[in-house]
Amino acid sequence: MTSMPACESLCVADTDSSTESQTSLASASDPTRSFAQDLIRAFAQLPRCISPKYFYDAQGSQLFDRICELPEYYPTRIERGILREYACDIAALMEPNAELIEFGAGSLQKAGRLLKAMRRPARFVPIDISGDHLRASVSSLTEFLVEPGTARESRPGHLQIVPITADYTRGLVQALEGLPAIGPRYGYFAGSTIGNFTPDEALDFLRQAAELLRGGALILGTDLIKDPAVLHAAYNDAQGVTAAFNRNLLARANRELGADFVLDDYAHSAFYNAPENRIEMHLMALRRQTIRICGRRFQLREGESLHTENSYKFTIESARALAARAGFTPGPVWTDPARLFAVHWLQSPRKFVSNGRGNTHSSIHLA
Ligand code: AVJ
Repeated sequence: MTSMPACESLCVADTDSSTESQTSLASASDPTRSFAQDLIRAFAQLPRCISPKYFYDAQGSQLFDRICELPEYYPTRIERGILREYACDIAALMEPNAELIEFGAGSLQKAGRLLKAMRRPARFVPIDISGDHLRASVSSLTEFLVEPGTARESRPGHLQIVPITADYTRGLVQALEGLPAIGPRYGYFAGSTIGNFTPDEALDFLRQAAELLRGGALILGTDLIKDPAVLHAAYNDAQGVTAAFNRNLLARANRELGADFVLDDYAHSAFYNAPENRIEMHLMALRRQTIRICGRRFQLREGESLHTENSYKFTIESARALAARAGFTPGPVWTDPARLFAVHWLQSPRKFVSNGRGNTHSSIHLA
């Protein structure tokens, strides 16, 4: 990890910033401080880029939930469909009395399907960076699990639910500190959030997951390479919710760091970079800008941008190869007939093999 100076010292050095923003940052929470550091770093370098994890404050998480319901945004709908169809098959591969750990928990609807299908799940541990959103999602999950039709053993009371507010990109072991395993561990990394990582970061994350889940497995959702027109539409919806989600990064900086971004001065730009197999999102200045963040001043010329997200797309084979490099033994894959999205079963062998190629023949199931 990095050793940037704490933001309060950055702010104290400034002569011109309001006392208000200095005080609020000096006593700021860790997420606010790391947001300030990373945003300042983003504007102090070229190309300007920042981690998409900062989209997810309470408002950003709500905007993301709206994205998931958009007609153009197929990944959530398709992954939900795959789970509706195959949750029982997936759960049948899991041992009883196991625990399910979800990374980047989101709305918990898909995990709810798995929990209902699991045999006597012992514990559910959703980890998310947005605490308020996580608490709200846990209460909807609880309602879902008490509905008639849920086996008694999957109901709250039998099932322990332990939400953790943490930034799991800072390390999985750290995020789960103080929570020793109580049985076999399975992970769920849904939504193709893995696509937010660079290939190196994804490998590093998967290695940590393989280590954490030894003797268990990771259930991994990956968005698949497809017609760029379909991808383009998914990130450029007609209602402009994705644009609002993208701009929320600046809105959050205004709210949390006392920055002075004029949101209408930035265009939402999202496009498929085919050679890199990824959607890129940027915020492009429509005119010259002088911005103040945390008391520091930055300039953007017309047309300059901040790169806010990568969303890598995979083939079924490229995802399996990546997982195998991280030490997993790829197992069954569940997908939809149009092959828009895939859910992978990645077994983590009890003895960890760091470059294990494992068994790479796939059995693919179509929803
Ligand atoms: C949550 C990272 C999977 O990349 O599709 C949706 C986030 N960004 N629309 C994605 C997102 C713009 C989403 N992930």
